[in-house]
Amino acid sequence: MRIGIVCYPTFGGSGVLATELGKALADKGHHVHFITYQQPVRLNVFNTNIFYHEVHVPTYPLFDYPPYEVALASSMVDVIMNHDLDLLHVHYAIPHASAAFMAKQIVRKSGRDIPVITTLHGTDITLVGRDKTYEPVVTFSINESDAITAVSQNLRQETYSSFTITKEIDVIYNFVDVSRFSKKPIDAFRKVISPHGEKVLVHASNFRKIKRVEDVIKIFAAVRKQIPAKLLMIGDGPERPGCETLARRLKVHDDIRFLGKQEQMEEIFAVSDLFLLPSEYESFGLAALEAMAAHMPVISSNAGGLPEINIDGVTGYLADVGDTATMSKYAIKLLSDDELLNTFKQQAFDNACKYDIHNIVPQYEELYSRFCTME
Ligand code: GMT
Repeated sequence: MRIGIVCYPTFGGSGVLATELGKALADKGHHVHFITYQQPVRLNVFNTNIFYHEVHVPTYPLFDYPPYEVALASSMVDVIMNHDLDLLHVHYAIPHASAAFMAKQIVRKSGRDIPVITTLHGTDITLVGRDKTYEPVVTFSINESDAITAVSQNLRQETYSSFTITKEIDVIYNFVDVSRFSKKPIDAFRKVISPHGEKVLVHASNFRKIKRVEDVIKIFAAVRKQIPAKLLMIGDGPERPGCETLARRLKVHDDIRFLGKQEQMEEIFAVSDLFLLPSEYESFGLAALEAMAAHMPVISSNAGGLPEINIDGVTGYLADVGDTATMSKYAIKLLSDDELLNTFKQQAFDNACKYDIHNIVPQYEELYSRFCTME
């Protein structure tokens, strides 16, 4: 098949998932055309089945707000017509679903029907999409999609509760390439991170408010009081300065490394013991799944779709949003008992295997085959 993928090219989970999906489809022989404003960060391979089309947004003094959606829709039209696409798969509703609707109408004039599949990822529904400014367009363009998928049962439910959706939403869970994340630790690297065999905790996110990164610092400070430990903070974003200030105030700054945005997460995960994700909301929590694939148990909040992937008492522990005392208690429990920690590491890995790329990508292919014949 010839598939167009539209996504945010950044480190965010939706872009990561869309890129990994495109790479997996290309490996299976499909032609995949990425249409984005920048090369997606995880698109770091050369594959003759992958094509990248950059969306250019011309500026003009009149434009206080350059019309990205118009440029995107025009690029979609160009790629659909000139590369004979069979379908468009857009990730994150805003503005990708409405741009896809516009492109669909335009190519219809040339007698071509292009199926549009919209995958909802989280904040496009739970935060931004609900805003009155966007809601009518989001509702309309989701309903106009030929198929809609959500990355968890929770997100599916949230979508039905927040918008008037007249179509069936299929749940296709996010996936992870287990073979990539279940790497052996590089001993020299582990020695640098934890020179005296300290336990290594890790958090990865975009450091936005919704991630509650200060809770990560509070949990670590409580753990650090009882157990020699180090914390790795991966990613960057608006909450990072506050986090660093808190770490200094709690006198744990010397045991924390802020690593910034990282592409080789698997190398860092391989030397780590426990993943922390105390978010206010997660539709899924892709980083937590990648951590589990790297044999890391997860201490998370019980918000959104997190209980669907982090099984309480099996792959890690869940606690109410903001309950850092309980999260710390669980972290200490796991990190102070190596036998228990190893059991949870294995259970986390076993759970991640259920979401392996080889199990989930065929579900997308099956969905595509409802609209076009597979070649
Ligand atoms: O977590 C973010 O803020 C980034 C966001 C995105 O759209 O890239 O992530 C969302 O999509 C991911 C992939 O499906 C999910 O794993 C994240 O849970 C979801 N984030 C939220 O729901 C807050």
